Amino acid sequence: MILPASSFASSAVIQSAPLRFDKPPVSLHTLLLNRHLGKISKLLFRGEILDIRAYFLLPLVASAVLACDVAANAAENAKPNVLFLICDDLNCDLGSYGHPLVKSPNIDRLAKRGVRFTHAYCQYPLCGPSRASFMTGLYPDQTLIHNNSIYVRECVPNVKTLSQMFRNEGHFATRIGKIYHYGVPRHIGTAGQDDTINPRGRDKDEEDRIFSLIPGQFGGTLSWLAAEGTDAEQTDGIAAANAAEQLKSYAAKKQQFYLAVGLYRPHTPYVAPKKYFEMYPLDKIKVPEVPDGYLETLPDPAVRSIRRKPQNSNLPDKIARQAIQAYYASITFADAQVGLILDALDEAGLAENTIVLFTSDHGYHMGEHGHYQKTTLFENAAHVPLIIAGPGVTAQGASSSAIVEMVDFYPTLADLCGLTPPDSISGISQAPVLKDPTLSPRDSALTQYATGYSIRTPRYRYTHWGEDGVDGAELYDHESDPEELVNLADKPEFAELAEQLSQVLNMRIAEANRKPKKVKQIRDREERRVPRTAIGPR
Ligand SMILES: [Ca+2]
Repeated sequence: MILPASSFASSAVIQSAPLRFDKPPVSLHTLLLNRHLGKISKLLFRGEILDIRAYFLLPLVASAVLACDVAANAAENAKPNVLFLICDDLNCDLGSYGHPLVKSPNIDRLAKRGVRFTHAYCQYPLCGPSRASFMTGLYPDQTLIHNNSIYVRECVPNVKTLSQMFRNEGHFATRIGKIYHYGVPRHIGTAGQDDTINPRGRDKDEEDRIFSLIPGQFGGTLSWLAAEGTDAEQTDGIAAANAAEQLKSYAAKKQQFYLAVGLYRPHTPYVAPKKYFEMYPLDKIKVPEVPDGYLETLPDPAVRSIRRKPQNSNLPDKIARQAIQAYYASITFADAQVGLILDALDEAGLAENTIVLFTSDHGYHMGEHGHYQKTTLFENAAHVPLIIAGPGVTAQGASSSAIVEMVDFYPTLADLCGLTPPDSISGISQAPVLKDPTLSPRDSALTQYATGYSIRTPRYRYTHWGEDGVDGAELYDHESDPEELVNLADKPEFAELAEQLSQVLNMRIAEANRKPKKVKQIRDREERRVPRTAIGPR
């Protein structure tokens, strides 16, 4: 199978390495042969093949590989497709995650034919750093991206991204909506560093109707609109229709694909057709409460993280209920768009040979700890939904409490599709868990924000702020305190446990700072290179 030259131009995976139009496309046969020879050489050099006579077998192996070329080509065509679905700013307030109010029938039906992970965590609770991290399989201290509005290639120019791996292996790669960071709503409808499908709907055209706690500001401020009109007129409705068209076209062309669809909701402004608001009567909504004197139990940097936006603090009860209603409405609207895409996958006859991964870029607070939105090191901001379905997922309908990091997406998808990810990546494949959900390849998940780092183990969360915890620590026991409201870090009876977890955290931080193999890192760049006209402040 040869990649047509036109596919390079039209697939245009964002932030891939510069495209080489001057080189002929590489045959997958050649790639396959190189891969086999590369693996054998690697084994030899690692000493895993001890007999030097193995060297002389290389030409024979090469011939055998070439002799199997036709069969291999057929196998390439049979490799699974990938449908990567991601919502923006979605926490685990979903029916399948046990939320008592939120309706998410489509995400729930995906869970029934896949594995639902109950302990999946982002590496950084902010759009840009999180997205750069999982798309490269590197920790934020490796991508060097800790803020929004930085392109991946500014910091790690030669990194091989997830979508780039699939494209190099013969998948037709397409991006619809927000995959890497996008200013929302400012940059809805605009291109990033690529030119694929940039939907724009009436939510963008009707910004003057949106209520905001700070009039005129929508992205970083609580803001919402119960919109007139249909789902199909909204940006995400258009994205879902685009995705359905793409899937139809792949099926017609028998094209192997990697399709990434990034929905903008439930990110602020919470805009959804008003029927979704009507599903959540204000009197049914529960506003989270925090105990008196709560802030005094936290280190200062943790307090700053939940008091960063004064306009979002101490909301009057009515406003809090309206904000939560609008967030839930946006989730159910986004869920309906996920449903359209899943229906299209079924109708195109592609469901059986397509891996579907559904997730969000980080968690989200809706009043927990007295905070709204993201950028904290609490469970609310770190915890993401994750469902994986499709070929290779035999534990259908199961849930797994395996600890997962978003950097694991890269090697997991590679594993499920029989591809070899680059040596640079830091993630661990979770593919075995999709067959046996009792397995747990990791012991802890690492999340960082500002000067803080946090680990989540199956039972505890331990966080420290500043170099080696100089600015304070937090310890929470999820068995007795799932809301993380009782900080045990300074209690003498937990000193030994805190010390053990501190050692694990320090080890994890050191690993997350390891230089990725063969990846150039640019540290001495200016604070922001992306022109403000191209990418805004959020
Ligand atoms: Ca986000």
